[in-house]
Amino acid sequence: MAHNIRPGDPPDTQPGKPIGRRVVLGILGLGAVGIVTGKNVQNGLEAVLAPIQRIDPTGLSDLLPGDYFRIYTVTDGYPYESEGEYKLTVDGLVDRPMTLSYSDLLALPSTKLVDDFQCVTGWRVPSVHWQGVLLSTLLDQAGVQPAGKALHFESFDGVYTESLTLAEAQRPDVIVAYNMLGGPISQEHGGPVRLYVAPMYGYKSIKWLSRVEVVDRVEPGYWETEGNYSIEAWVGRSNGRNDPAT
Ligand SMILES: Nc1nc2c(c(=O)[nH]1)N[C@H]1C(S)=C(S)[C@@H](COP(=O)(O)O)O[C@H]1N2
Ligand SMILES: [Mo]
Repeated sequence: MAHNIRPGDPPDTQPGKPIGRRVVLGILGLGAVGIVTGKNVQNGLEAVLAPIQRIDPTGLSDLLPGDYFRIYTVTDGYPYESEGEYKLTVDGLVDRPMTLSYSDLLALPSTKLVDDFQCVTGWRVPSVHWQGVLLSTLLDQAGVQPAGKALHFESFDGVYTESLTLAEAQRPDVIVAYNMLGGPISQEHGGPVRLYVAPMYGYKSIKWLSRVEVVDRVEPGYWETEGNYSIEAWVGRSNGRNDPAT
């Protein structure tokens, strides 16, 4: 099915193949070629990629320049809920369905994480600070039933969805986040509450999180159906990548 790029989509959210080297070359342009003076121009590809690899501690070589967030939305804007009106529903195959307010979340034990944020289209922000509640804490409180094997996440933008297996969701680096970059999550970054799945590409970290539903099997999320992104989104080990361990 053809994907319609919506008005809110930044140009590099177009789904499909991971960004190719030719695109990287185009983005870097002549400025980067200037960095590699002395190298054989016929070796242009390696020569231009070399400086990127040198500044990239993980050895990934297809990164877009600039370690800043691109703000993504698949609707024509950023939905808004104040901290006072925000509600998170945890339901589905659980013994105790719950609705939590923002202050309910803040009252629970909090976890801090510092990790890179990496979008599958090629940009990465190093060492982002996050704070929130372990998703596993909420799942324990709700009581996942034996038939519950996966999670289906919804956003109050009304369109974006995501998924995790139950085992992924119970990891200690998966949080329902209310702080990011040293303060409350801004509206455009998905505040007041978004998911943060540290070991996976950014598309798993659903913004404006409104519902966590326990289901009996993985239901592919928005980009997994609209953009053919991998359902398992491990950074460096999905979406056609199999990077050497670092
Ligand atoms: N609701 C919603 N969540 C979303 C997205 C989106 O478009 N809508 N984009 C995803 C993708 S592909 C990435 S890389 C990150 C981007 O987060 P940012 O907009 O805070 O930079 O959000 C993810 N979560
Ligand atoms: Mo992304």
